[in-house]
Amino acid sequence: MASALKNLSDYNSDNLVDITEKKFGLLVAEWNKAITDTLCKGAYETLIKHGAKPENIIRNTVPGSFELSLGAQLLAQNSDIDAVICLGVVIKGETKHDDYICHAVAQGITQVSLKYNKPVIFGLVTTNNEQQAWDRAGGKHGNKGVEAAATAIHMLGISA
Ligand code: RBF
Repeated sequence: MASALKNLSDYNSDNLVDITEKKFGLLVAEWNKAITDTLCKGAYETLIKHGAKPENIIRNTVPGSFELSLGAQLLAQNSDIDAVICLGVVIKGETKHDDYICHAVAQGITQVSLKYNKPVIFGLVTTNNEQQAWDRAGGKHGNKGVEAAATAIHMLGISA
C-alpha cells in the first residue's frame, strides 16, 4: 500500500497560507484516548508551528469517533471557525462495528464540510490492531494528527 511507503507526516510545507488569524476547531474522540491524545498533540503543534494562535484553537472532545460528525457540525456552524479537524482511532474488533463507525464518520463529516463550505478534516485512524494505530500516532508511519492539521491549512489556501 502506498501509505506504507512514506511517512504520513512528511507533507510539503512550502507555500502554505497564512493562518495567523485563522480559527480552528480541534475535535478529539476519547476512545483509545492515549492514542488520540498523541494525534491531538501532533495536530496542535503543527497549527502552532505554522502560525496559529493558541487562543484560536478550540479543543473539544467527543465520547467516541461516531460522535465526531455531530461534534464537527456544532463547531462548523460557528461562523468564527475556519476549519475543523476531527481525530479518532477505530480499531477492528470481533464484530463489524468498525465498518459502521468509519462509514458513518466519513459520510457525516463530508456532509458537514459541504454544508458549511469549510474544511472538515478526516483524521480517523482505522486499523486492525492497537500497534498499527500507534504506528500512525508518532510511530513508523508518522503522526496522522500532523497530517490532518497540514491538510486543514492546505485546504484554507484554496481560492476560487
Ligand atoms: N469509538 C472509537 O472511537 N473507536 C473504537 O474503536 C470504538 N469501538 C467501539 C466498539 C463497539 C462495539 C461500540 C459499541 C462502540 C465503539 N466505539 C468506538 C464508540 C462509538 O464511536 C460511539 O461512541 C458509541 O457507539 C456511542 O455512540
